[in-house]
Amino acid sequence: MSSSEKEGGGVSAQNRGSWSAFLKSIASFSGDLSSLTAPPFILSLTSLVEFSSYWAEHPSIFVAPAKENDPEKRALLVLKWFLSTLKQQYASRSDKFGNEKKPLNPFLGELFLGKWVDEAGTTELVSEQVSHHPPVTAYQIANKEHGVYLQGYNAQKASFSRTINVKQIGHAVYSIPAYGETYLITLPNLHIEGLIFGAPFVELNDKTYITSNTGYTAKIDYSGKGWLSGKKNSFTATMYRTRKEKDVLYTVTGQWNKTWDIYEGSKKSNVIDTYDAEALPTTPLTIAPTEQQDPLESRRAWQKVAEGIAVGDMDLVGAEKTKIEESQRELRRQEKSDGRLWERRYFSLVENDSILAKLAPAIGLAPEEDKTGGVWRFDEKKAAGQATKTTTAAPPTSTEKHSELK
Ligand code: HC3
Repeated sequence: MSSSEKEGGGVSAQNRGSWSAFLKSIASFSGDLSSLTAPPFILSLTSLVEFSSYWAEHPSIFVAPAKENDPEKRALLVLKWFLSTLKQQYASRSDKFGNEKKPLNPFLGELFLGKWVDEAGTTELVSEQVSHHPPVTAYQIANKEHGVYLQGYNAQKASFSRTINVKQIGHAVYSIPAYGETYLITLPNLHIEGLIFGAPFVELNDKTYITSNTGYTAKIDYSGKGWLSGKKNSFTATMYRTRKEKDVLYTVTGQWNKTWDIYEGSKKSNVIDTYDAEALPTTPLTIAPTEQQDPLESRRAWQKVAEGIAVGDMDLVGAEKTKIEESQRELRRQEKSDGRLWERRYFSLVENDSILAKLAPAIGLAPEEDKTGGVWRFDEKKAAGQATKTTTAAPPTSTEKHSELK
């Protein structure tokens, strides 16, 4: 990759041909993003299974609701945490590399495990690819000291109309068991901007909701720059008592990658808090050194592919990807002949999920189970089995020995 590409200055002369061929190829694209073939210079070294970590890069904001006694203020703090994750989720990669690259497609069973250790204590991440066709990633993030849990799963469906449009399927569930509190969170649809200039980045569309069993709902409306007016990455969120949308308790508005203000009610005069997304440093995730990772852990499994991409050796990339694909095919063949399915390590499918049954109707969420292979939930029993395996197999690695994600 040329230095101008690294800095987001568009496609270099050398890559212009492959970029325009890519633009032509996507005009008729729809379906799984995993089947999108992008030119080598826009390939990321990171697998999509890692993206679950964007939910908790500010652990203190993630756990803050647990310290608040008032349910209304707690709901506002959950909204604040959700909004604080948007910059990490949707802008951190283009901020860092100048463009949004194509992530590696996780294989079935791929894992990404890590923890954040900071003033919020220890916050643990488990992310697992629970389905390959369609691609679905499930995750749980837990801070046991503060009693805060997030779990969810997501898939994406893409279509092309002027640009790549991505519909997110799935949802997240934030819970604080001490208060018996659960929040159902929907995921924003997005599209890719800047394709024509060879510097793709994400813009969010439409609206999402956060609704709680304590009777509060937040609606977040996303809008972008547009042709004539507006600022990039803009949003307005309102929080109200569920089904009482007109009686706004709080309004939050601004740019999710920059600054935003929280107001009491709907009047812009009553600012009660301001958030600066650029000012607050993230806590780095610690993960085990590659050689100590399980063979299914993402960084270990993709190590050689990532090395090939980093040096532009596409023969190595192709050969190493084929090895992963072949071993996956062999596993599927064995499972078929034994009449069994791949056993997910941390998640299980559930029927008649009580969270969705209770909370989804208030925000009109249709779970689209056919597009995610069902409803995936963190399975405590399975996870406990995994923990026993790691403690008996190897001594726990200390944080100092861990390498950082960033
Ligand atoms: C669309 C996307 C892959 C999916 C990414 C998701 C939706 C994954 C779940 C995370 O929680 C949030 C998230 C953030 C960004 C989304 C990615 C942005 C771009 C990527 C496409 C597959 C890449 C398109 C390729 C190219 C070359 C046009 O950038």
